[in-house]
Amino acid sequence: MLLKDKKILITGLANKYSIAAGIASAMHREGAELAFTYQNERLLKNLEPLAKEYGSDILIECDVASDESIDQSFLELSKKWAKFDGFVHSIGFAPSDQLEGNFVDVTTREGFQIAHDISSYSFTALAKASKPMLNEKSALLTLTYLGAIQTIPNYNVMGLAKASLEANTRFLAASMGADNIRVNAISAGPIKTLAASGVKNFRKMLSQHSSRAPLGRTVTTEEVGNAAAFLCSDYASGITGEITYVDAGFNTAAMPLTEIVDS
Ligand code: NAD
Ligand code: 0WE
Repeated sequence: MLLKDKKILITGLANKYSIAAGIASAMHREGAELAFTYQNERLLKNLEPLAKEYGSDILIECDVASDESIDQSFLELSKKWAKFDGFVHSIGFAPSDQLEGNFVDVTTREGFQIAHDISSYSFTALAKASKPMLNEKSALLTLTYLGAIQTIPNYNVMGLAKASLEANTRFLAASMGADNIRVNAISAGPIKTLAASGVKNFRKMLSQHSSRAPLGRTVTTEEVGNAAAFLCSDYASGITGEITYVDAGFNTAAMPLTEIVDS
């Protein structure tokens, strides 16, 4: 039981395919008490039965585009939990017109601003708003992608936003270390979630991934969940400001073995 007696808030659970669902499942198995936020009323219907599975009845609306919504959600949470032990930030968004076509041609000031606001600033905003309620030895976790450090076709301005999110992880770790709060990120391999479902040629990306990755496959939300449970547990007490890859090794291999070595 990695997370016995830990209270953890999970954001970004849209449906059973969400990375946040794999994380919730692993954290529940490891004994954590969970609370959830949802972006809007429409997503509450999906969340309700899942939260029940994970033993939780704390469901709070939080649209990270609004400071008022963020403040209101922690006020509401404080009625259930005076203090808690960390949160998972599993939120990313850019307008869909930013994620298809040539980067320099499609990127706009507004698209850039929204991507960075929702995908990176929101992590700082949640840390800021929750700080008075966080116990010692709390852990904060976010989800990033390889597009932060290498180009990926069509990922475009989301790559810039993820680069910002990764720097955000390091600066939050430095800022909150004195309070014994750790801040980390998981860089997950591509997974067919709601956020990926609208992406052109996503299937091709999954098969590219499998052929280059040392493990010869993609990863599951359960595998991301297991790493998340570890990083938020006291077993990871010496780890902060770190980006942990859960990608079947894809980022470590420049060329697929099978293309070069005769069999
Ligand atoms: P998902 O669609 O299941 O989750 C994305 C979540 O972001 C949704 O729950 C949505 O409600 C939430 N969200 C968007 N705008 C919001 C706002 N204004 N306020 C509150 N919530 C908002 O998709 P996912 O793939 O599970 O994405 C979760 C995280 O994982 C994202 O940060 C994504 O960038 C990251 N990630 C995904 C993959 C992948 O291939 N699926 C790989 C690496 C990293
Ligand atoms: O971070 C992500 C998802 C990012 C995302 C996806 C969407 C689609 C729907 C952000 N905003 C939106 N906005 C929408 O309107 N991933 C890592 C998954 C992903 O998205 C891609 C990928 C991969 C991988 C987009 C283009 C290319 C590759």
